[in-house]
Amino acid sequence: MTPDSRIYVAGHRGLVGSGIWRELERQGFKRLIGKSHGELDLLDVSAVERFYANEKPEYVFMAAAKVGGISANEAYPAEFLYQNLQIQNNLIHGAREARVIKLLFLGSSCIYPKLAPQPLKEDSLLSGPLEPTNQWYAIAKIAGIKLCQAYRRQYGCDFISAMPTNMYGPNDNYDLELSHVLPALIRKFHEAKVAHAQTAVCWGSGSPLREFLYSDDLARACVFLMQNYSEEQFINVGYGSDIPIRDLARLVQRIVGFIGEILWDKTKPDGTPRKLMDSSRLFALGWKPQVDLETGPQPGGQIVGEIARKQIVHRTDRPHLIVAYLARPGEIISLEKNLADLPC
Ligand code: GFB
Repeated sequence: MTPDSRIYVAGHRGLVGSGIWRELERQGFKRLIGKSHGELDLLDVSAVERFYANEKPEYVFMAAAKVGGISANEAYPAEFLYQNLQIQNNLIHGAREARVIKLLFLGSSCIYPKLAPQPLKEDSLLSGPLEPTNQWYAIAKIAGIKLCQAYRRQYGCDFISAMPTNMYGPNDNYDLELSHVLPALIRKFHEAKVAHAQTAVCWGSGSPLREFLYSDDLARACVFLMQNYSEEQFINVGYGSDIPIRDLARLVQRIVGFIGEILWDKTKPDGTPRKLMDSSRLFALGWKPQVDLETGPQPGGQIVGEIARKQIVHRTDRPHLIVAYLARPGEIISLEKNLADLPC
């Protein structure tokens, strides 16, 4: 990529895509292309073909997907399977037709079998049954990996795939039913604190382990891979260590300053017991994460701490809005989420 390359970031307003967009801007890439859902419906094959013909992107970062936490995955299996297959088929096939120079497809750590050996190595793919809660999403993402590999083998397309672990950062989803665990805990504890509640309810047993990667770190990895990696083999992108959900809950509780009791709702699913990535393949290429969940080497690493100290998640006087202020390296940003606009 050169500073004048035409670079399309699909999903540029989301958690992952907005991070990639910021990183590309930071590195001086000037001709970035982003389309809102209203401007381009990625489910519409003709619209995607027209987009490619008109905009002629040379590089494509595929951060557009139907995503959500454990509950959303269970509640909307049809959308998670159909929409993700459709989006990636349209973008990957369209990229070949439009002679895109290089494309990066993003998957997820849930592609691996539920009980695969830990840490998860790339060659564990398709070695056992999937975790039932997110099998629909996983099947779509596995199909995306295979499609990139097939287009590379048959047509020589330089399409690569990266599998990120659980992500957090600016532009996350704070809807309590649909979100991933970290934004859900931040919001739950903050609201419990503000309401002087005695208890806050978390889901499952608290015993599963999860690995968390800050979105700016993933963004650096994506740009790095686009510039330095051209293999058929997809590649893991993780932080390198994980934390039990129970400890994560205590961490967020402590930082937010909620002094009540945590109750565990065991009617809610635990999901996979553990999914720590083995990211040694990527680390060996020279990329390393920079942002730590709690303390971190940079101010952005203190995302959870900043949230607590600045009381940064709160409801406005407009009940449909939640305002989330999230730290990122060197600054605090604020963003408004209209709950009615969230996925599903
Ligand atoms: O982040 P999460 O929704 O998804 O849940 P997965 C992680 C763990 O946190 C589960 C527990 O064990 C949840 O039961 N948990 C505790 C909570 N309290 C809460 C809460 O209030 N909200 C939520 N959401 N969880 C996702 C997949 O799996 O991982 C996606 O479903 C994707 O497809 C993503 O792959 C990376 O980590 O279990």
